[in-house]
Amino acid sequence: MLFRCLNCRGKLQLLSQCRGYAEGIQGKPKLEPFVSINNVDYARDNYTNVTPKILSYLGRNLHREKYHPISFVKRRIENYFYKNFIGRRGNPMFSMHDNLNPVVSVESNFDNLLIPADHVSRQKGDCYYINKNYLLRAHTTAHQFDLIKMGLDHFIVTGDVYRRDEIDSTHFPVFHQSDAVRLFTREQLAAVAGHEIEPFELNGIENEEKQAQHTLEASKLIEKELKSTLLSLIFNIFGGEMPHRWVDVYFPFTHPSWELEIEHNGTWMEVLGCGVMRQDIIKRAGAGDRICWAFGMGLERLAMHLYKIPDIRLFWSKDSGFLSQFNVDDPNVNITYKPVSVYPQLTNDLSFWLPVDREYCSNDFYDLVRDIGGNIVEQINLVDEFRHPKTGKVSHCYRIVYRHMEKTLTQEEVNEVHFKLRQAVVDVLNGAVR
Ligand code: FA5
Ligand code: MG
Repeated sequence: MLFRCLNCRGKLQLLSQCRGYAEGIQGKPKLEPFVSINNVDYARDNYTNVTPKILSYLGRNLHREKYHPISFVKRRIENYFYKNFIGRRGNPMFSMHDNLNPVVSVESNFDNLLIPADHVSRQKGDCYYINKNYLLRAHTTAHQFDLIKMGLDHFIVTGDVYRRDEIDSTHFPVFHQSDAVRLFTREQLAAVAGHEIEPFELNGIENEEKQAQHTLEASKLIEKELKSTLLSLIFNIFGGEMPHRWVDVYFPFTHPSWELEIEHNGTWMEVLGCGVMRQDIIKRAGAGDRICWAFGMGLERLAMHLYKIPDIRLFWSKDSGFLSQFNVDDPNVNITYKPVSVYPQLTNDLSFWLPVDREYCSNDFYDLVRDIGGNIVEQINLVDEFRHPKTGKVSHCYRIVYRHMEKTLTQEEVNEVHFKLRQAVVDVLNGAVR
């Protein structure tokens, strides 16, 4: 992790490069006691794991850039809803929200969505916490409860989301999602069904097809309406039907729940999650007399398929070779990305003994590699794990693939990064390089 040495009052830098630390004059450097985001200071605590590298993505707002594939996909989604969901007075039914603060409370991201206290998705290893009360939103679903509580019943939220995830061509720690919510009154449900229909039942039981509070008929109708809306949206974005499949899944905030997968480069790629929203959430948000569907989709994955963009890192490129290909006013124009050229990969391995005096997970190493290597890191794989039979110490060997998106990397450039990385494993993670 990069840090600012309080003793030196220096710039953000690696521990190994801090003069005060290296000379041993000032003792161990301390971290700033606050993380400052958009002029708000958040007190650090033992949850803080957000890194300066990750914070540097805040404010890039690719989804609001005029000429960018991510904003094109966002506009295709919004236009679909503007065109196909029109109120009685000719007004658009769905309101659009793409400028909500990515810093959210733990209640918004988890508690309000009934995500249990011990759920894996809350772990420090999976999220970027600012402190124990705030984090960078891990999904745009974090805003659903508050917006329903404000009285909205048809809305779409688009924004940047942050996860400590693996590194490969379809995963990146910062990506974009569009979440939608549609609440139905009794009248709206009847209008969709074509006849009166009872949404709720007392003393019902939950099964695979419905929640306890819902009638089977209402749950099935919402499922049908949700799935047909989504398929119609996806076919509209891609300009026609395409191979797809629905997969039954579990989300704490919806039941039943599904993911939609589309065929991408010969394999199935998941593009969205959705379901019938938990009635307890809607009730707590003050709209318990409605029944509701919700979905959340990843914009990068859709854009990769749509424009044949081979690697998720390209979206962050500031290179005109990439951006100029999307310099069109109409987001519906067909564009096929032409690789500027493909530059060779360079691979280096790094093995080290894990620290014994603190918790460690591979995501800690991935963050360190991101901090130091930035976007020239294409992929990291844990290729070997070894436990010493006598000492019980564990070592990990990671294979790091480096590739620049816009130029050929030299072995010297990679060696320099790799050297800094070895140093940081010792200084920051307290690992012992083998
Ligand atoms: C969610 O985030 C749920 N909040 C979606 C949801 C909303 C379900 C409302 C029900 C109701 P999931 O973790 O599966 O679900 O992510 C949703 C989509 O985001 C994925 O299908 C994928 O398209 C995209 N996605 C997830 N992780 C990454 C990543 N690391 N990089 C790029 N895209 C990602
Ligand atoms: Mg998923």
